[in-house]
Amino acid sequence: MRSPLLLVIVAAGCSFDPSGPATTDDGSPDDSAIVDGVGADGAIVDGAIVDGATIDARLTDAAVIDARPIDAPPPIDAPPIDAPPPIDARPIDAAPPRCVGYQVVTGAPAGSRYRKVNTLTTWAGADADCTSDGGYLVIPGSMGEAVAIGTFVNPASTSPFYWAGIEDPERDGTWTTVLGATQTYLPWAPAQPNGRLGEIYVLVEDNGRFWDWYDNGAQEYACECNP
Ligand SMILES: [Ca+2]
Ligand SMILES: [Ca+2]
Ligand SMILES: [Ca+2]
Repeated sequence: MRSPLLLVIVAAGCSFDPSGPATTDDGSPDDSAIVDGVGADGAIVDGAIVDGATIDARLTDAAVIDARPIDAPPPIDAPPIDAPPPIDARPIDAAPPRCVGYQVVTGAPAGSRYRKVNTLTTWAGADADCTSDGGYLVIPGSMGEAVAIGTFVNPASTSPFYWAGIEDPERDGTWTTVLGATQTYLPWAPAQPNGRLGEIYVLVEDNGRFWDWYDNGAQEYACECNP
């Protein structure tokens, strides 16, 4: 008996008339046309060959499965093409250098740098200027520093004083620095502090003595910075 597979192949590959089988002169079905047609295709007529072809095709499929895909991705451990820059690259927004334009002052603490401004300025204006570049209005912590900065600023003899970053806005007698610390070094000049209205800032005489003073009298000043 002819297998269903063979019949399908014959129907698809030959000039087989689907309206019905050819007939012989005596009217009986003539399979020879089909056999001949199939015979023209030797690979089909021989079932063993068909089976062999099928096996071969199956082997071909197996070979495809085993083969590495043409567009296979690179090995996992391959370095990425667009690798990021090294971690130690300098950040774009790195902090700028500190205390630029400040200098060492003889007699003042070695850990501080200073810059002076010989323009008469209010305490608030001086404070804002000093903080604008990372410094602060000078905080004399010793007589040595207070005098050294007096010499450094060298204020005009018409007003031989300079502003310090020390204040008592609450007028409670506790003086604090612009850095938030309580100021304990307070070498007041004679009769100071006398607490007149508005005298909430420290003004330093060029001999190092402190005065409580108000902010309607512009003075010279120095900024301090710790690199
Ligand atoms: Ca200081
Ligand atoms: Ca206070
Ligand atoms: Ca005073």
